[in-house]
Amino acid sequence: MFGLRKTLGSLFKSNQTDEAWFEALEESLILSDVGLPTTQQLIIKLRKAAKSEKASNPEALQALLIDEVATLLSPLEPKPNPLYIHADMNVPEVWLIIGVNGAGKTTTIGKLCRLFQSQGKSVLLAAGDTFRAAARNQLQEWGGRNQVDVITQEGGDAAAVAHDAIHSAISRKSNILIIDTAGRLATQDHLMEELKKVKRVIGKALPGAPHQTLLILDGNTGQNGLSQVKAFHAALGLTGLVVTKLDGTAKGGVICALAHTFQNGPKPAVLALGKGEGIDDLTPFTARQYSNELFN
Ligand SMILES: Nc1nc2c(ncn2[C@@H]2O[C@H](COP(=O)(O)OP(=O)(O)O)[C@@H](O)[C@H]2O)c(=O)[nH]1
Ligand SMILES: [Mg+2]
Repeated sequence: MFGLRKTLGSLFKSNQTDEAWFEALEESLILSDVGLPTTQQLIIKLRKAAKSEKASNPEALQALLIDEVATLLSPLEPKPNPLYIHADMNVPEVWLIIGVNGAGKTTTIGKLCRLFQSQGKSVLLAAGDTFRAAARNQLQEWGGRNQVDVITQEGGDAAAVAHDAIHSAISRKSNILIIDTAGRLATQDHLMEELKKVKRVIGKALPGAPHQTLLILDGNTGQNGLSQVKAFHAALGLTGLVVTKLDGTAKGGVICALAHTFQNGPKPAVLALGKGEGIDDLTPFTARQYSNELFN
């Protein structure tokens, strides 16, 4: 699945682990978006573990590396995962979906909608991407596939749509409201201000909301993804991430870099991984499984 696997496959099949082997490992981790500081820390730990466990064959080191990365990623794993636990079903749970253009926001909303419905929850969608008519239509298509209603407005702004949608969700007694937004870069100040306003309006319409502020991150954006998460988190206080497009050429290491960057202090959890364009192509994130997939 991941690009990393191809490079590492031969490393873990070689018959010795000398200095050149460690260097080759270091290089493939860096090439897989794990990032330099994270890679160096992993390599140091791996060398230590190899020494203390007296492990030298590639399979033993592979197992140690999988353990190490699982430990590194573990703080990003939500326990429990809010995809499956919904605290209070008497008021709508509001999920605000944000991120750059083309990251997979609208697609992920379609997948989330399906997942929540499969848990017997009633879902309402809100077309907060008011910049393009095509964006509204795209969300309506996902609504149609899931047979759920989509709250839209002609010419309204995102805050107005969100406000309207919350009142609809309350009066319909919907369990979950998912609000789509237009893509933006964290460097576009006025657009970030708009998102802050959307968040404020949501909180006024329903105290405690949004319950989730999710950044959708394209798994192919590499080290740039790291800056995206930092900037969106600083501006909006993310509760979680969904990392998409991990079915393609993504190298997948960016999640390791995230874990390293956020090792101290509050951090968004990785709720799920997008692994395709289809409605069911969403997998909950667990550290151990992800580490296994990276190195197996
Ligand atoms: N391969 C793959 N494609 C995805 C995934 N998620 C979204 N896409 C595709 O990425 C493109 C942009 O997705 P979209 O949801 O419109 O992004 P948005 O601009 O953030 O709303 C579309 O062609 C989607 O089908 C994924 O997990 N894997
Ligand atoms: Mg969209």
